[in-house]
Amino acid sequence: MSDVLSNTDPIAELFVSPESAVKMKREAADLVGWDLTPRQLCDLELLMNGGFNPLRGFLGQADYDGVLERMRLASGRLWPIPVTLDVPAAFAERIEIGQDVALRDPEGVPLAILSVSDKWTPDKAREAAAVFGADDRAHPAVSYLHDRAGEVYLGGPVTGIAAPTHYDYRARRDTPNELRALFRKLGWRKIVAFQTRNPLHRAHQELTFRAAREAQANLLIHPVVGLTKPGDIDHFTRVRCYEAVLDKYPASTTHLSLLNLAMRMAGPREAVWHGLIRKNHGVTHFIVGRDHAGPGKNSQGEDFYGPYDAQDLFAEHQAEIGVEMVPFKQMVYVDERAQYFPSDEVEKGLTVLSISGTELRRRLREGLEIPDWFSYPEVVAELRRTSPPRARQGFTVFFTGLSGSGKSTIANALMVKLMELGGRPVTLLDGDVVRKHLSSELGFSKEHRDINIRRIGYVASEITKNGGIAICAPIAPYAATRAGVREMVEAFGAFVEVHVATPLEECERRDRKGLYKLAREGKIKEFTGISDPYEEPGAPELRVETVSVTPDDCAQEVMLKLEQLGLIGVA
Ligand code: PPS
Repeated sequence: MSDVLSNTDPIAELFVSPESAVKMKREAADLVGWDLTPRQLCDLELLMNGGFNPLRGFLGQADYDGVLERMRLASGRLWPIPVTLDVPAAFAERIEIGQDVALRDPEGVPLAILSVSDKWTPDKAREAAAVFGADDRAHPAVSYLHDRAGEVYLGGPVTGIAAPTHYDYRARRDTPNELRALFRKLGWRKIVAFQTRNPLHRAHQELTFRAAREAQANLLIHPVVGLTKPGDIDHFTRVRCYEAVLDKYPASTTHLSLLNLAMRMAGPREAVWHGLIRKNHGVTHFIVGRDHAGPGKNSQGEDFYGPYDAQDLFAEHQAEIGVEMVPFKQMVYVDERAQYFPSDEVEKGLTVLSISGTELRRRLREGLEIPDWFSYPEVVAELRRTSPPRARQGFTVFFTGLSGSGKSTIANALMVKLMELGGRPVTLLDGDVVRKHLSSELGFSKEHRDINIRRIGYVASEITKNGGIAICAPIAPYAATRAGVREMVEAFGAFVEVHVATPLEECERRDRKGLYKLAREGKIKEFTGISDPYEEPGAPELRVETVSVTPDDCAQEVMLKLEQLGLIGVA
């Protein structure tokens, strides 16, 4: 069924003419508006610019069912991934079939109009099983589907007003038609595309160039800069790395273009999707590797997909996709030859060297050597800039404990010790101080305490992100709220929870501020430990005991913990 276009003809976009766009933009102000999520924004861009051809909008229910059950649209065309517009039930209630909805970017600028033809509540467990192979939240897209996506899907054709604005790497972003035009202009008739969400090292350069040479084709390095797997290296760093590697290919053989795709990590189905998207971008060949777009391990600790499932599914459909698969060869470095070879071509008895992704991250974290045979010095330098060793990254020390347990005293001592060490700015977010400067309007209800702690968490995460040390010392009585702060901070650096485990009787005996007495007399309501709960941390990084240990010694215990975690010391 290759009624697919040739590789050089222009592809259909969903944009209206510039004159109509001006008019529609004005009219959009009177429509119900939907602010697109980051994923929907990526999807809309590729819908509008033809990257998702033959889709003409967000899937309706018949197409959705076909995609789930048969990997096909209702028309019979191959399409493996549901591209749906999920919204909360409360928003969906305001929408009638036939209504137009303005789809807006995060600043509220209308980018497109959706003419709603379908509205339904999907069975998410069914979608997860059909598309991702298992309804298991260890899969990032399944967790997204259940925990972040809205309950209701809106489907229908999309009319494009404007492409989303990008301020970064504009010259490196090409629409399908821009790439097609470029290939036409350069006279490139065969093009091998390489999809990636990771930095490229020498082995990748070798394998991509070898793939292009074998296919007698030019090469398109086509990395994803939309949404990739959570925890991946940010695209700013990656693009700087790609630019460094680009210089290693012979002149005029290779083009680098950034693809604003929101990946789903759907393994085999994703590989087919990637092929269709690349076909739309004018390529003729596509490299599919071992465990292509793999999501990692499931909740049983096993791989979601077999290592060659993606290659098998792609091979089965490649005529229909209209792109020839180039199976990815595992490249290894042979020490005696000082060269890379496909692993199946290495003579017996030779020394094969390799560094896994995990080992690379360890070496970066610990500031250890990364050899030249593995990567290019420019790439390593970029990675080191973004991932300095732990002893130079930001982190947060989060003290929690009852009022009067000694949190502030220990936190102050710790701050001074860290300042004595130098190298990173230190900020103390003490409970009382925060309540004075950030949370002066809040009381001590559960709701208010949670708001207070989340504010502290946000500030600490920003400090951590920017390479500083945040020391927090609130009571933070609720475990779930502390877990939320941990998650916020761990996106950027280490979170070290320290439970100041002074027993209630001791805090009350000390009663440094006289508050326990007032609480016992009922003059202070909702007092932690007396008339309000304190949930002890189950597994803090450190628990300190203050009855027989001085605050100075407790601070020293924290310093030793930080040293043990690699957060302080020689960088
Ligand atoms: S929380 O629960 O984390 O938001 O509390 P926090 O911001 O750390 O504020 C605790 C300080 O406020 C004083 N205070 C009270 N504490 C607990 N319960 C009640 N009802 C209360 N009312 C006032 C008290 O001085 C706490 O300071 P510390 O330094 O913990 O003793």
